[in-house]
Amino acid sequence: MKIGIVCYPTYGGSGAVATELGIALAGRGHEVHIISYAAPFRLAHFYDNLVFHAVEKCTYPLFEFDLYPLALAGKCIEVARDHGLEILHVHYAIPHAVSAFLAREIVGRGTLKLVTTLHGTDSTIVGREPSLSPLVTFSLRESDGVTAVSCYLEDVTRRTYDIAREIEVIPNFVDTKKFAPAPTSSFRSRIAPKGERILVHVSNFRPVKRVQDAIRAFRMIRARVQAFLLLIGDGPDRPACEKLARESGLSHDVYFLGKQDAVEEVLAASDLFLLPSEIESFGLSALEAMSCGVPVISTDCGGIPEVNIHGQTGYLVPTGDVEAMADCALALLLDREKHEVFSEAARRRAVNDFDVSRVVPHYERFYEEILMRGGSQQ
Ligand code: GMT
Repeated sequence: MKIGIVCYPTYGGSGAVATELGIALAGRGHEVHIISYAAPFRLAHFYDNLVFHAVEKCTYPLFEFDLYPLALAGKCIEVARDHGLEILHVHYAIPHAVSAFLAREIVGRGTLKLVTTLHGTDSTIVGREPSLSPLVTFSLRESDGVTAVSCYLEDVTRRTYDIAREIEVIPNFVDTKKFAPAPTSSFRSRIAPKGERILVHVSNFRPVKRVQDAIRAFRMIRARVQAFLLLIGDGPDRPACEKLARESGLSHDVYFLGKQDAVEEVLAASDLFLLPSEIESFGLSALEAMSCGVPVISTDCGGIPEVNIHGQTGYLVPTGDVEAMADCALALLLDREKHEVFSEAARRRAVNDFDVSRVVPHYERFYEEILMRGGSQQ
């Protein structure tokens, strides 16, 4: 198949999933065209069958407001026509699904099919803005196929927007060969030379991630065990987190590593992953940690329980309950045997249920079904 993939290039789950999907599809012989305003952060190498197309800025002195949705539609039309795309698969509805709708109408419904994948806040937060909600509803109705990354997201989308159509749940996935355990890595001995325990969190530091809760829980953990907290990523809450770490006397125990390319190396060297989010439609970063054999202490919200199994691959605690988060972390950090059991269960779950080789064929079948079916469903 000839497949166009539209995504955000920035540090975040939807861009990661879209790019990894493109790489996997290209590896399975499809012709893949990734379209965005910059090369996605996970597209670090050259891949056979995969081309990146940059959306150019529309600049003219009259345009003080960003015309990205139109520029993106124009680029989708160009790529679809030049390369004979059959499927245009957009990740994150806003504004991608609207731009892609325009592109499909212009290229022709009989020629190009539109698939929209909802990732999370495009449905649960941003899409609910009164000015954006009608656009999300319309573009979901008009897509030829819609997928959501968890049952939770499918359900919440159906209850939020006035749509009767089918939404296919296709969970996120992980390359379990790349994200694999490495308990004796050199990274680990450099960060924790005296055998200290390593806790890790990865996110884009937006308020919804509640990164400060990870620091608050860590303060309680640190009072009982020698440990470091590694914070990977960047975003609006980072300065507040740095301030909290400083004021908590943890400046030497909390490392702000910023955006990391090889996040799997850090995960593989860690003992526990903390995910204190307020809303999380799936929690890709938790799955990647589990794949590295790292148990997850997360909140019990959104789609996280579909990934992290309480009492097996980690623990689930109420949002904001940092004491419970610390207690659960300590239950594993202070009992090596239990930690080992959870670590193996986390890895097993990632390999058995979420490996790239299991999930990508689900997308292929979905594309084929749409090409056979034709037409949108409303
Ligand atoms: O909704 C967002 O926060 C944006 C999105 C992203 O681009 O990072 O994250 C969402 O998509 C990820 C990939 O499907 C999911 O793993 C995240 O749980 C989800 N984030 C939220 O729901 C907050």
